[in-house]
Amino acid sequence: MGNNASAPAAPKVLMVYTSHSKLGETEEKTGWYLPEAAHPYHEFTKAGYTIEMASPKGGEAPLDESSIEASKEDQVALDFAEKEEYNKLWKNTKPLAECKSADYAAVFVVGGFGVMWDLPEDKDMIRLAEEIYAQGDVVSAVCHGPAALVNVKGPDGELLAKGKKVSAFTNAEEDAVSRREVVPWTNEDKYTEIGAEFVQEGAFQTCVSVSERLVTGQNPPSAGATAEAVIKLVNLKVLLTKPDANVPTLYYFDLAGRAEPIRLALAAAGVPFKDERVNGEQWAALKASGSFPTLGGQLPALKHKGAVVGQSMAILKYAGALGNMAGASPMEKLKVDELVAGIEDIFKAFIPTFKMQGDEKLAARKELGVEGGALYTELAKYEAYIEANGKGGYLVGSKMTIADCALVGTVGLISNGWLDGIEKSVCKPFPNICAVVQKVLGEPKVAEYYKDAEGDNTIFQLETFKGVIA
Ligand SMILES: N[C@@H](CCC(=O)N[C@@H](CS)C(=O)NCC(=O)O)C(=O)O
Repeated sequence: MGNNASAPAAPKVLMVYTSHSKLGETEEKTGWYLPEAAHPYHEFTKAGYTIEMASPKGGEAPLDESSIEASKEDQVALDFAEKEEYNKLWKNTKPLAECKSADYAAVFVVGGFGVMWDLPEDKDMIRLAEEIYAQGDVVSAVCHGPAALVNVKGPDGELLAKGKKVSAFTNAEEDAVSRREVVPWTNEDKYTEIGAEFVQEGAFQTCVSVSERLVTGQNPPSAGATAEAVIKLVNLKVLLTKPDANVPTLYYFDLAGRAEPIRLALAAAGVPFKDERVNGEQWAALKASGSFPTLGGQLPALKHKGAVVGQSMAILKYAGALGNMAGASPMEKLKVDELVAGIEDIFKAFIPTFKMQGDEKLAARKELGVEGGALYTELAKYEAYIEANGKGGYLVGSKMTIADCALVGTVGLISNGWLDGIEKSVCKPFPNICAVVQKVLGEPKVAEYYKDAEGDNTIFQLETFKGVIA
């Protein structure tokens, strides 16, 4: 799929190291901490990214010798220290002053005690982090690396970390290695003081915080996971901004929700599409980045031919046009659109229950599905419509249309158990609806599409669904 000739350049990450090698007032040496560069480097290159390495002074970034000793069981780290293909990179870092923010999709600050004495006050470090964040890209750091970001401001002029979640080497971890009195200040104290939400796990447990496009990790074991979180955000941004690949890309959460009828229609029509499922953090970051310009600013959204368009029903109709499933004549199209629009009334029946909690919610949902309840009433309308019109086994005409997809996708959503409190048997009183569902699920392309569906309630599972209507 797609055309490699127009593929955009791989995202570039700027890995920043300390240039400082003296451990405070002690006679000990320090520098950057081996696995905190080795593992992120490994993750970024595995993801196909290119890397540039920089430090305040340029040239060789001082490696904390003790971190080699501490990594003797860690081959990725040892290779990064010993093999020339890697160590030539950190022995020849570029001076930060020569780096241009526009070149990078992310900046990642490697930890190590040395960071505490140079990067927090480094003007170029601050400039690059501020510009990279402001251009909609990712700012990240691990362990003592986040110290480099304490003076960085967001586009609103406030400190970037204020009000955001941050993880970094904790006070308990400083104590565990007897460094609390050696460092000029601790990350936990400073971030708490500037109004960040300092998020931590127990000492030396993995912990990563993603807060909009600020990604921070607690300690050496968190280094790889921090890079993975950066990659997720960068990939999403790349997907949104890369030139049209001529394949419709559907963005939605990892749920059936308002997207399942669209997925079903594209799958049934055999139209290739990309099914991008975003999580809550990614969606917050996308919204904040301003790179998601739909009318309603919500999901689902479809990107195709350079445009990003929202509203599930509109996207479903577009899928119908692409897949020749919108109705065969103007009158059929009108009927199809009427049935598609009616789905909103099914949503209206259960959406108020999202605001409810506990028993109140369960009772309200149960009520929806019994005779006279709002959901029952809306389903009964489709039941009667099929009784009067659905002679071909489908809602309109003799061929599957997006009206069938809208109904089947929505029936799947309300009866697959995701909406706790709504009985899985909610559609059983409606044999005509069940027959349409059976017919649609029997379509070879639909059966193929759902055959490997996995995940408990998160996606529309064929077997579960068949059980529901059986
Ligand atoms: N009328 C819109 C409603 C879309 C909508 O409610 N989207 C929800 C998820 S189903 C959403 O994006 N929520 C997150 C947000 O508003 O930021 C449609 O049919 O697409």
